[in-house]
Amino acid sequence: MEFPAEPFKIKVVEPLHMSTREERARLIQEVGYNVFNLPSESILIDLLTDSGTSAMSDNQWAGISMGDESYAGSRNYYNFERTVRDIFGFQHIIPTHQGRMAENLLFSIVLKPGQVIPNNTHFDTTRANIEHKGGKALDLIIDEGLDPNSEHPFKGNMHLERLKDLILERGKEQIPLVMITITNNSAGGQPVSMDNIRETSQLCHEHGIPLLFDACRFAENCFLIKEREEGYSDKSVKEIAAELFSLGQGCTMSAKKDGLVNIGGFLALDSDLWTQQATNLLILIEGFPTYGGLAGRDLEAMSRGLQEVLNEDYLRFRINQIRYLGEQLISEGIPIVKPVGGHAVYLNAKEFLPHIPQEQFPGQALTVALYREAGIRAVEIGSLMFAHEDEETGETHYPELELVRLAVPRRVYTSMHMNYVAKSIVGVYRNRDQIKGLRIVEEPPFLRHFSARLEEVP
Ligand code: P61
Repeated sequence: MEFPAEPFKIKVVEPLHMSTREERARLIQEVGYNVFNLPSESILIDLLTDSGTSAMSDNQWAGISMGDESYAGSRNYYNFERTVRDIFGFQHIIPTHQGRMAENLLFSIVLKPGQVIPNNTHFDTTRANIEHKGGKALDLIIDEGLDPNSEHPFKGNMHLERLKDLILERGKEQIPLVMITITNNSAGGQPVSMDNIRETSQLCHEHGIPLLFDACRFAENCFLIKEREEGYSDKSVKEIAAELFSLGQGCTMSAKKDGLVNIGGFLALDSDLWTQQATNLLILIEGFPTYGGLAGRDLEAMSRGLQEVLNEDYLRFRINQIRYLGEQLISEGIPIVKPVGGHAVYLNAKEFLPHIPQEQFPGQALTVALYREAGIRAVEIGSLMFAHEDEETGETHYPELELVRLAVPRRVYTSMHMNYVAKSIVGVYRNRDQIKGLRIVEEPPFLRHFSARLEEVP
């Protein structure tokens, strides 16, 4: 196993707050067994998300002090535009304050009620934005992508036959665009191969349907292509990204991931018409086109972050740090999604806690145990997030996978922190039969995982 040494020195530190098991046990009960309700200061290692949690570099902080806060035509916008064009290659770049606003703009202009948007797997904000406009969000991932034990190197790939069938059945009129999410966050942070993207692109092209990317974690996906796909080991990640984006007509981006910033995003498009429509809407709900809901300084940090994320020493460390954590768990027999993906390790809660049935939220129960025993905050990606009632039969549909995601913030934690996380999980695993299931006592009408309150089933 490669021991990943951090390719950076630490110049500013943020103290972590220590707590006792008793304090955490009391607190988690008080907040209804939902880690979203915990104050961050009660957490030792926060692996809730890799989104907006990156440490910025000295170069980015220097950029922050170069903010041009002019209402229109800020120099930081032009720097940002130049960077995005250089890496992504699309014609028009519309800044937004984060990824879901790019999704909202896109689907507001392209989608009519009843239309379908296929994706390898939609992220929840993408799905919610599509459904909010009356569209249908379809997940067409390959079968291996749903098997936590499959070692397929590109488990994020699109299922081409199913996509083809869908296009033949619904036609271009019912499918305004096809999306590919790189890497595929909702199904384990797994990469998509260039080959699969090229074939998807050809299929879309034959039928006159645009292909767009959800590019949040594009650099991690491109690094994994370099590592795993034949013919790419000698190419730079930047060259791989250029090839990948040349196969589509635009992207949505949450720069809170591979933009290495705490806030920011964009919509990039080749289409003049879509850009004009999206820009009109942007002005109404987000801001003027040269700032798009951000300060000039944020655009500068994003421009610099997007350049830094392509540094291959950084990417090698990043991918190996996640793998290092994953491999420690595998060597202890802990069930995780394999192979380890780009930004997170996903525990397989169904296998971790076989004594807890799905209706008692094994993923959430494991999330609670990790916090209580070790002060680690993870996130459930299972029944609490996705189980839903069938509108016609009233029956509850449970998701296939019951996962707990340990998402690692970029440049924030050291490999020693990863050792602590691995050791703590092994400890929880040894005492797993003491972990209790949960039931909901209060839930909101949608996106319930954020605010539901639960209690332990005795
Ligand atoms: C995350 F529980 N991801 O993974 P925004 N596409 C993709 C994402 O991963 C993504 C967005 C679009 C988050 C944050 C998060 O219910 C949740 O900049 C592939 O957050 O708007 C975000 O980008 C949206 C976690 C968001 C959640 C919503 O942790």
